[in-house]
Amino acid sequence: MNILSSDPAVAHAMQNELERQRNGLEMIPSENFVSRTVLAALGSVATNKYAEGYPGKRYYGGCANIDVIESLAIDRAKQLFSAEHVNVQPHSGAPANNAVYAALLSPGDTILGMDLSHGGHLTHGHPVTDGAKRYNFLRYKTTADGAIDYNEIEHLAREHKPKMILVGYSAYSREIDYARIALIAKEVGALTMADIAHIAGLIAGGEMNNPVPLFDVVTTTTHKTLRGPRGGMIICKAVHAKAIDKMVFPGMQGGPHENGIAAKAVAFGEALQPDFRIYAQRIRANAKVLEHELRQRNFTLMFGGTDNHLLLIDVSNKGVTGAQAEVALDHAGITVNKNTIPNDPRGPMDPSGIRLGTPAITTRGLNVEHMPLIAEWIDRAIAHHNDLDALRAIGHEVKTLMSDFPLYPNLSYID
Ligand code: DSN
Repeated sequence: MNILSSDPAVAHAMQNELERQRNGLEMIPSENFVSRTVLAALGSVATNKYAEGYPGKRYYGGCANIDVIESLAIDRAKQLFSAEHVNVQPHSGAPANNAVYAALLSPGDTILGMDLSHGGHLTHGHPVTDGAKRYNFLRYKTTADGAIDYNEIEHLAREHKPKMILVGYSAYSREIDYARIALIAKEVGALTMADIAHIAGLIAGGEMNNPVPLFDVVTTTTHKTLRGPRGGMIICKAVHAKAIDKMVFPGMQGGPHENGIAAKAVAFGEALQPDFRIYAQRIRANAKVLEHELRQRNFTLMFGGTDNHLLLIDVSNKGVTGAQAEVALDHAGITVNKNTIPNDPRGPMDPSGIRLGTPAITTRGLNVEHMPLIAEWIDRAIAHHNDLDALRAIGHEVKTLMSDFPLYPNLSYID
């Protein structure tokens, strides 16, 4: 008997979600499928334990085993990213970023970060966030041809003397010149922070530049390309370790989620294996071929294409909005998200673009040979966005393909 089936209401919804994940093409670039080992650690007895504090310095008894688990997560993360210090307790990316700001800055300090519509992140100073009330965020933009404008960053940094320069993005698809940013920061006396949430797995797999040796602080989530559990992590130079640890706990969080930390340890162990490097290579190869195939079908790629795992596409020349494209693709079994594009004339609930990526489909086992078919499906679904029968027909084709790439075989939440 499946244990969850003793709660039929939850079990049925969970089974439906499992089937949705099995049958579709998961192309939201921030999503992935964890291993069964990571799943097992998440659903483990570590969830029962309070362990406020850090390994060897806890405010609760009975933490010896938890100390081993958390130390494994820390040591493996340090090895993965060549880090001096790691805190694995942040519950996710936004709390990690907020803890760094609070640890290293004072209210009113200036932070230079990228505008959300140009690929940045909400927590990098969007006016709707609490952080935007506490700090003076200045937001740089990409150039007309889609690159990061390092000259503008330099100009803004010289003019405004920020306390921190922030790079790392959630919809930007090109490599980042961390050395150039570090030079600008040094000149104006700013701290450097990189939010590598989207590309952490590509960095760990040796496919993209690693900011850790150059930057003061690097934050990430653990559940995107890194293929771990939903969670966050802060990597920093030893000189910032005390301030950051104190701000994560007790400054901002209470008891760490040790089941999540156990799952992080497992995921980092997996990312240290040689085949994770091959996985990272395949993510990029798939994205590059998909870029080519979509271009052939007259799609407009922002930032001039991709160096990483994601593509930001302006769909307005296809006669649809981002929201219409997202819904049509959903009906066709292809999950993407609507997304604003640089200088988007439309709003975030119905923007001009969609964002899609290859980490999850690469985990499923799809390779470059499948990308032309996927581009064809995307093109067909958007062209027939008002034709539910046509969309469902694509969904059927998607399901047939994905049945050749089993997800969690033998897993079931119902009897
Ligand atoms: N929500 C994440 C993403 O989809 O990129 C960023 O926080």
